[in-house]
Amino acid sequence: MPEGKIVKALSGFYYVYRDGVLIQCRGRGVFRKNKITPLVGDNVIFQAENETDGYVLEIKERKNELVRPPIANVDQSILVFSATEPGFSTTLLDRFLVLVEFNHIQPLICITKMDLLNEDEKQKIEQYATEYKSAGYDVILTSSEKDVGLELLKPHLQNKISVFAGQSGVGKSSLLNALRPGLELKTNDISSHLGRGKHTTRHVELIEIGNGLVADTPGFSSLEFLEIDPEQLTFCFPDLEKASENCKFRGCLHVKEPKCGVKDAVENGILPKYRYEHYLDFLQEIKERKPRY
Ligand SMILES: Nc1nc2c(ncn2[C@@H]2O[C@H](COP(=O)(O)OP(=O)(O)O)[C@@H](O)[C@H]2O)c(=O)[nH]1
Ligand SMILES: [Mg+2]
Ligand SMILES: [Zn+2]
Repeated sequence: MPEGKIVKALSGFYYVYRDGVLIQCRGRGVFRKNKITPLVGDNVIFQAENETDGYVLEIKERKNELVRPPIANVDQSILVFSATEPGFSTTLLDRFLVLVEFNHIQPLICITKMDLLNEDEKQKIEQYATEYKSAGYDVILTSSEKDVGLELLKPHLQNKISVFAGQSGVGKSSLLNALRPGLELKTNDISSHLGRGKHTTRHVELIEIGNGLVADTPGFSSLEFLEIDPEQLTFCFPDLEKASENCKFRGCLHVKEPKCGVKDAVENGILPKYRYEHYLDFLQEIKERKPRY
């Protein structure tokens, strides 16, 4: 039986890709009985009925599984933030980074709409880029409008399943369109959609770009830290984690403990203050979270 990859799920059909061909498949009845839902990104064994239709017979073991968007085997999350409109927020970026780190998905930071900045604003964003790079992240500055940074982004897509995550309006669809001319994904250009510019991205689909597969989704539906325990938060900040090697006490949460490597690193200017402040805010949020039963 042939093996392929589900690249699209729509109205009960799974579209399985193999050797340049898309086969429209139904799930085998046994999936429903066992409450197994094939996901986009699944590697599957299928049976072709004819050249266009078939059945998914078996789902290969998953490396991971996102709930929203529902995608399996995600290698990388491309966190798309605009330099402006909406304005760049390190708070929101750090929130996304924590969630991605917690899910053990490789992040890549992409800052769009660089063409809209003046020199001062540009310098500010470049400064952030430098700081996030020294925290250990890849950062790419782009403009879909002016074709900036796209060639730098492409190699990162190769042989991976990437999920584009980010607020509505930051330019995710525009970026994909620019990366693959002819794609023509709808963008939130309100003027051309009679004001119905929102939620233009609906079903989950993987698109082939730069020798990789990419999902254009609205990203995380919830940005809450429901699963994260206070002790785990440091590990979602690789730069804090590194600095915490110098904490005197095991289990140091870097709040009021003495001889804290993280606080030292902030004082010595090794760690940006805002990263540490976001850590403290998130820690507080996690501690105040209502217990789950
Ligand atoms: N000037 C400029 N505008 C952009 C850029 N990327 C996206 N936009 C605009 O930002 C708006 C939202 O873009 P869209 O791709 O729909 O964002 P999405 O909601 O993240 O998919 C649209 O009006 C785009 O034309 C860019 O690089 N430069
Ligand atoms: Mg979009
Ligand atoms: Zn500490």
